[in-house]
Amino acid sequence: MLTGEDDNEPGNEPDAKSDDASSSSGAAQPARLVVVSNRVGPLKDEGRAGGLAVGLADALRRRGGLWFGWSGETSPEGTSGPEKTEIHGQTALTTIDLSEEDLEGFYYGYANRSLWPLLHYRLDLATFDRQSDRIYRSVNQRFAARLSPLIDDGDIVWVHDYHFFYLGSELRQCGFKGRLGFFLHIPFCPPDILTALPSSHDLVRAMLAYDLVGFQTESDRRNFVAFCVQELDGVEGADGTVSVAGRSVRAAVFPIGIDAESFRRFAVSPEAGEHEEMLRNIARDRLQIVGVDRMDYSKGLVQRLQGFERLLEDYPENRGAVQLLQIAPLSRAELGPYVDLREELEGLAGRLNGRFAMLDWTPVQIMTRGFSRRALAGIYRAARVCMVTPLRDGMNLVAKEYVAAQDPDDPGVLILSRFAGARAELGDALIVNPYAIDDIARALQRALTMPLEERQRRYESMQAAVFTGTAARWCDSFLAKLDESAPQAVV
Ligand code: GDG
Repeated sequence: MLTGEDDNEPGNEPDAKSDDASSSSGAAQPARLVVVSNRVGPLKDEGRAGGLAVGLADALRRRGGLWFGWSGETSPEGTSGPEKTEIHGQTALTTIDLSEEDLEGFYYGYANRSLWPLLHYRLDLATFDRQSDRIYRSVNQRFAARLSPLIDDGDIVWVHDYHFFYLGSELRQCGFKGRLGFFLHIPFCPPDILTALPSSHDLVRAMLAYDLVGFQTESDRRNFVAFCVQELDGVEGADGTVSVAGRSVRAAVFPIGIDAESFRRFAVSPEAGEHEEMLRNIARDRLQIVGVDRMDYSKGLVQRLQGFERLLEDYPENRGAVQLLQIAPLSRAELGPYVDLREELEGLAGRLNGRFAMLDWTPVQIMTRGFSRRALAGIYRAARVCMVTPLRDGMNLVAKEYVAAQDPDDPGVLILSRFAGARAELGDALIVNPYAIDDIARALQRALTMPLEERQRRYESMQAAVFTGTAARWCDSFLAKLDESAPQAVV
């Protein structure tokens, strides 16, 4: 359900269409931005866990436009039911439902049982079936058909993430001739892994309908180009284009960022202060280590706990002196691998606590409840160390939020996986191999004993990166590049 009614501005018509693009006033109005993503909103920066919503809400709050996607609800009519529109300032949020069959085949099935594990290099967890492949394509086609009457060729359409690989080509089939971009928030795996997907050729061919496809890192971009070249006989051109059978798409890298200024303000808000103080009081003179991740197998949570356990084994001076708080809101909790992960983590934490706890000290706390973003900022600020150790991650915004929230006079240390997209910008974190438990333990020991001067030096360079590579810049540079790209003819 969408919330945040207090953002509503009276007087706005609940009509998602804007005449910006066709305005005859002569004033140079920017083209209207139309964003498509699986979940829509909230625009307020208090939302649920999820990096995509955080990045996009920033973009739309600044620029306005239409945000189109799934309501998060199912109904018997599914995608053919009525659309719901809410107006928040300059932005219309329009959603449609899915049917139960769509939810199972499109969302749980193809998107989260096939694509999510595969694109995160987890062939061992990926399952494929033709029914969910069929429903995924059909949902993409029906979303395009519902969006089509709400847009015109003067709009810029920006489609997001692995739920909608086919949506661009379906919009072209509906006759849309305007600028059409796609951004993948998660990794794009190498061709040798992606070809395990029975429909991988169709999927990548569908991506060629976009004028611009954006990736988080250079390695994701290279994997996409390599697939086009090796599997589809494509040719890599100058300025980042790749051509397949006469169609040409530009592929470029746009690392997503956060609204760093707002996050810094959150970190010194009264709510943050309360949480910071509460955590410091509970920890007393112990050093706090924190992790904040949706409970997902891509986030390396098992290895993280094992690394913490190894710290207590190999560096016993930390027993009774440090504690790990892992905030892990549940996500996709209905799916088998997520059920298994939760059990494994809770078992691991229980054993670790049983082995090391003292009457007045519990080494690990795992919380599956979520916090407000201000509270999170306070928690980050109270933590001497933040562990961001995914096995594979498109970017990872927690790493950037932790840096933005720090007190420049006494900053904490970020431990960052070499397999997180954020590594490219945050090279002054302590970089670890998240599979190497000893490596994690050593990095923890180094972080916990790092002198203030070194903490400050590393923080300075990372905060410069986080405050430069913001969500606003990500959005502007993607849209500027898309502007340069000529609209393609109808497929
Ligand atoms: C995907 C890609 C990419 C977490 N717990 C709470 C909470 N969160 C917020 C964090 C952060 C967001 O959720 C998580 O973002 P990440 O980037 O870490 O990861 P994904 O959700 O997997 O996002 C990722 C991202 O898209 C953007 O492109 O970086 O690689 O996988 O903002 O703070 N927020 C609140 N309460 C919580 O308890 N309010």
